[in-house]
Amino acid sequence: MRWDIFCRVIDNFGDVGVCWRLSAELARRGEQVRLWLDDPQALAWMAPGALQGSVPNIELRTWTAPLPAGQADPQPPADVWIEAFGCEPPAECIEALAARVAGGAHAPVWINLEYLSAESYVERSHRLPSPVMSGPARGLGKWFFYPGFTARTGGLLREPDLLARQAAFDTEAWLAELRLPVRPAARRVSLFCYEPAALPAVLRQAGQSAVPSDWLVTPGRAWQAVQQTAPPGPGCRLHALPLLSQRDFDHLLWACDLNFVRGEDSLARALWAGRPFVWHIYPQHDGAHHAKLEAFLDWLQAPPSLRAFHLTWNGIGPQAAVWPDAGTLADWHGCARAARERLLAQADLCSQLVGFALEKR
Ligand code: TRH
Repeated sequence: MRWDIFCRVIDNFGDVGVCWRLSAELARRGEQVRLWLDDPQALAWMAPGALQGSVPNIELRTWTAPLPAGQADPQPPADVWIEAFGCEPPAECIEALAARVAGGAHAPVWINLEYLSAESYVERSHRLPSPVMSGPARGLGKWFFYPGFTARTGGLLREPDLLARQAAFDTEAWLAELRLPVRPAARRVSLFCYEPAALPAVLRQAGQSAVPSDWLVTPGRAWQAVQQTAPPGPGCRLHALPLLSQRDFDHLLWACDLNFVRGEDSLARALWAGRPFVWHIYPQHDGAHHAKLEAFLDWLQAPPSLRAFHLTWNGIGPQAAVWPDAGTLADWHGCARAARERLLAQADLCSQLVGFALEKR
């Protein structure tokens, strides 16, 4: 099938990250993808070759407003439209679609691919129709499609060779390639976060811990956040990472003993890594992320220490952060491995999307 995927970058890297991963997975299966992006810059480091158009079966389209004449109705027309995170496709594309349908053509299967959440509304709303009530596409229908963590949701993106790649991964060789002076006996920690309130306390405790730690800190907000804390004690060393490709970002998560991740896509990747992780959820002004975090921790069956750490890391509740000792980290590891097993038993997002599009076409 031919897929038009529409992606507007709100902020950060998650919008592009999810849409690229989905596009790449569809393309790998032989589907034809046109990916419409209003800001494709991050692809330069996230997906080498993408901006040069050298990824088979993926055509990048720059989504400008307004769209230049002649770009609104690309040929051949798509079988499936995906609006990522509820972004409306460009008005010109919607008008062109309405004109085509008025002329007797079939409308594409129009899917609103929603945000990832473990909340109960996801199972209720997944695969529900959403009629278009106004504008030129009035009378056409969209479908809600929710990624998620249970069999009654759309699942998570997962490449078929993920397990084989993980099994063949050589941590030492990868670290040597990165030329980071990490210490063999130190706990390796990756840090990808916004500005967690508990960061200074956590770094302080890590610095005083009997077990030294090497922190591999991602560029941008995470690196700026550590720069704003007092230098941690001698046991804790901070290393600045370059921006990695998505493939290498996975390697980072596989190479560490504890991963701090954020947003949406890196959370999914931390789950696939099967290593202990802490999630910095994307904060919403109305506090809606609190319920979202609790729902996720429930699904995760997080032990009390991991639940408490998450709440503190996300600035929820009065409790102080407690840097995990070896036993606690082992508990977190067991929890992460069990979650990964549950997820592996479920169908992945891309397979489910393809099946859904074929069913509704
Ligand atoms: O960047 P994010 O905070 O994105 C967020 C969330 O998706 C949030 O839900 C959304 O509302 C908001 O964007 C607009 O975190 P996320 O989702 O983990 O995306 C990061 C992407 O960047 C992911 O695909 C991994 C990738 N990445 C790399 O490929 N290399 C790197 O070096 C780093 C640091 C990230």
